Amino acid sequence: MKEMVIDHKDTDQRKTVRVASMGNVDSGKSTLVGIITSSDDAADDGRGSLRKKVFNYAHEMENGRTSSISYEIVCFDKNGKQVLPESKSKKKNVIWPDIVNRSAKVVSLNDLCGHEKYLKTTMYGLTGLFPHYGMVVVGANMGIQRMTREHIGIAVSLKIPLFVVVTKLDLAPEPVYIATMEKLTKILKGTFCNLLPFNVTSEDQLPDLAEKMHDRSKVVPIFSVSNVTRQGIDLLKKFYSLLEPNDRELMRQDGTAHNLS
Ligand SMILES: Nc1nc2c(ncn2[C@@H]2O[C@H](COP(=O)(O)OP(=O)(O)OP(=O)(O)O)[C@@H](O)[C@H]2O)c(=O)[nH]1
Ligand SMILES: [Mg+2]
Repeated sequence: MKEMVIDHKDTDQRKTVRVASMGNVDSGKSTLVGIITSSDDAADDGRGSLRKKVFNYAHEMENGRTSSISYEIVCFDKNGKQVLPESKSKKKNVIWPDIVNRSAKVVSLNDLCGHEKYLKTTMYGLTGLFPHYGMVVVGANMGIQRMTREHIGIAVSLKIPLFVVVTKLDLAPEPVYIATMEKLTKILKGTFCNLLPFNVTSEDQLPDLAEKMHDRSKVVPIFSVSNVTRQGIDLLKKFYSLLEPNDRELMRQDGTAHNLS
């Protein structure tokens, strides 16, 4: 039988990085996925405006709760600048080929579910979709909840390199934000996780952090943002533009659990 020849020329030039969101219900995962994949003038109204573009189903739209895995992309050119759609269409089958074809890097964001009821779906996202990185989302005003710990525990067991985004800076009084950061730091540094949390404050820290994430060092960058005022969002997007696929790619390609220590 004649061997089928597949021309990979086009896709080989483009890097794809997969990031999965995780964290407690209402922490702002879908909203963050919405803001990262939109243009730089997008902001949330605090009542769920940005998550609408991320939801798959009408019932999610109605109750505001993610119950399925949704897929969004953010693309960057070779200079790290976001590639935006030229068309005014909102349809993914129109927008995606357009931006992917003009990009050097595609970051694919899988928005997972926060509610315990949908933990199986979130587990599938963290295992079957082989994310290169996990984005743990924590509401600054709500702090670390049981499901936050649960998701961090699962991701650490699966050896998924993590970064954390603390949202809702606009809502959290200073002492509450400080208490959330202290608890987060304690959990990440604890004996189970044994990681090194790092509070990100400026752009010049990003290249080194992205490289450390790629090399599976223990460093966990922590970003603090508001999806309403956009505080910290540009810094986070810049970090996204620097992320590279890591060796979890090998697991996806041959379906085996490599010894990723
Ligand atoms: N004030 C304020 N509200 C925010 C911020 N981020 C998200 N929200 C609001 O918080 C609510 C919950 O956000 P979601 O993005 O649906 O949270 P989620 O983590 O995806 O929730 P689940 O899908 O149920 O797990 C929405 O009403 C958002 O508008 C923020 O930074 N500031
Ligand atoms: Mg959601």
